[in-house]
Parts: sequence; structure tokens; C-alpha cells
Amino acid sequence: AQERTLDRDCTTLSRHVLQQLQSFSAEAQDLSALMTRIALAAKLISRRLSRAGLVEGVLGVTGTVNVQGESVKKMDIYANDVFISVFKQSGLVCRLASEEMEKPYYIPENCPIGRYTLLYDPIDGSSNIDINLNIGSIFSIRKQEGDDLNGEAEDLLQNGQKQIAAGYILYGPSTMLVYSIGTGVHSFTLDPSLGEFILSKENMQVPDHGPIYSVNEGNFWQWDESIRDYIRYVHRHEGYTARYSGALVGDFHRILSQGGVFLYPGTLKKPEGKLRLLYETAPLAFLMEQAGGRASTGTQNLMEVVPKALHQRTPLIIGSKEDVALVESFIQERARDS
Ligand code: P6P
Repeated sequence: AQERTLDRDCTTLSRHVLQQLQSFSAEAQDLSALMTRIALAAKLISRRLSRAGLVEGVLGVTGTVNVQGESVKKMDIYANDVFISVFKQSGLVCRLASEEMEKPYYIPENCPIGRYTLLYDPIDGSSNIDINLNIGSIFSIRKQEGDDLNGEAEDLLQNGQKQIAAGYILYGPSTMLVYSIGTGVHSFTLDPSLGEFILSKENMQVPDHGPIYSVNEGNFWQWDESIRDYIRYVHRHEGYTARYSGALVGDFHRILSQGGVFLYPGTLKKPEGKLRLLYETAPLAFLMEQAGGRASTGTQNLMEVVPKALHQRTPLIIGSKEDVALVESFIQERARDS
């Protein structure tokens, strides 16, 4: 048992990524180095969060509003800058696109073909910081495919199938990093005493059905009738339970781990929903498909959506394939009746 524990403790993230990449081309070293940089960013953010309330600059707002019209928390800025500085040194990423920046950040000043772009939400669910509840970071890695000469990053406006890697960091009771490079979904837990992410679960598979539905029912009267039909169904039928933390990464991780479905449908105020495609819903869709689940806008496979703009939103229905299909069935039924 001792040896087994020792072996487990030595499966670090970088070693695991290299193992996964055995059959890959030159991209192997790149992706391993990229994932090691993601892990470094995660450690820096996790360390600061663990001091929230003890040091200046973690809790509270900056007093500014970001491109999304949302109040910017000090931690949003800190985390955004951590990703930039960590990837500046990597020599692999030529461009970073973030929820916190209207335009991408170029390293050094352009993005040659073949280099990588990091798309990320540095801190998702930042309203939870001040009440010490879980928050997360979400990332997606894509390759520079077209000439981005005018800095408009049109080459990024492609569907989710073009992602090379995706994942998230969950800052909870423990800090977890979950990633996929297309060879399954693997989760790691940060051992702060080692400063290493240690493998906790390989090839995560979401159950085909689960009891949880995760949605903000406070929006009930803003939803399309089809979504209300689904909610009335789960209210009436045995075996369903509601769980919603208000932070996407924690809510997603619960569904990935236990099955069920997370929904952020379009509302009257936000017909396209609230969540962003390129650095929130598409990376999570990539992971969920790798884990045997599904992700839908309600009418389209989310991995097929081609964005028209960098910060485009999409409705999100994601989780166990049977539960996603059940939500879609209500949408299809209403569409038939209309
Ligand atoms: P609502 C947090 O602000 C966030 O972007 C996601 O983390 C979360 O899933 C969603 O918004 C919560 O939105 O409208 O339910 O408060």
C-alpha cells in the first residue's frame, strides 16, 4: 500500500500530460509546457485566494466595470494578470483572450501561424469570493490558424471542435485542476505541501443519467415556455434534486462527477444566455464530450457553434446525455406545437 501511495504521489500533472502525449507529434512538448504553465497560474491564484481577508487586494471590488458591464473584483484583475505574466515567459502563446479584456493581449506584438492562443476566464463566479465559496478559472487552448494581422482575432471565431486542450481550476476546499487534450478527462488535486498537482482521477466518465439539475430557478419567468415545461417535469417526478452554487465551475464539476444537467438558458434580458462561448461554454463542452456527456445550446450541438464575436454568449445545457436529451425534447415539442 505504501508503494502504491508513493507511486500515486509521483504522478504529477506534467508527467501525466507527457504520458498522454506519447503518440503525439512535436505538439507533445508544447502541450506539456502549456499545461505546466496553467498549473503555475493555478498555484499563484490558489495561494492568493487562501489569504482572502488576510491581505489587501483579494476581497472587494476595484470600483471599475469590465467589458461585460460587470463590477470588477480585485481578484479578477490579479488572476487575469497572472495568466498574462505566466504565459509571457512560456514562448508558446502569442495571444491571450480573456473575459476581462475587450481585445486579445499579444505577445510580443502579433501572432504567427502555428503558435497558440490561450482563451480564459481568469476568475469565474467572483461574487463568491467575498463569502468564501468556491470559484474557478476556465481555459481553452487553440492554435493560430489564420493571419491575425489587424489584431481583430477573426481566426479565433471557430467552433469548439478546433480546441486543442481545455480545462478548469476549481478553488474549493481543495484546489483541483481538470483538463483534457482530447484523450479523456483527468483531474488533479493540489498538494500545497509539495506545490504539485497530483493525479486524483483518470478518464472521468459522466453517468448517462444523474439526479441533479442545476439552474437558477429565480429566472423561471424569464425563460422560454419549453424550459418551464422541463422544470415542471423535474418538480413532479421522483428522483430529481436541485443544486446551484452560482459559480459555473463548481456547478459543472458536480455534474461531471455525479451526473445530471446544468442549464443556463436564454432569458428575456439575455436571449443568448449569460455565459460566454469561447472561454466558458466551449471548453466545458469539450470536457463533457470527452467524458461521455453532451453540451447543447438547446437547438444545436454546442461544439458546432461558430461565434461571430470574441465575447459571444450562448445558452448552455450540459451534462449526462440522457438529461440533456430530456431538456431538448421539451424544446423540440414546443417547436413542433408552434
Ligand atoms: P446567475 C458567475 O457570475 C457566472 O458567470 C457563472 O459562474 C455562473 O454560472 C453564472 O454567472 C450565475 O449567473 O444569473 O445565476 O447569478
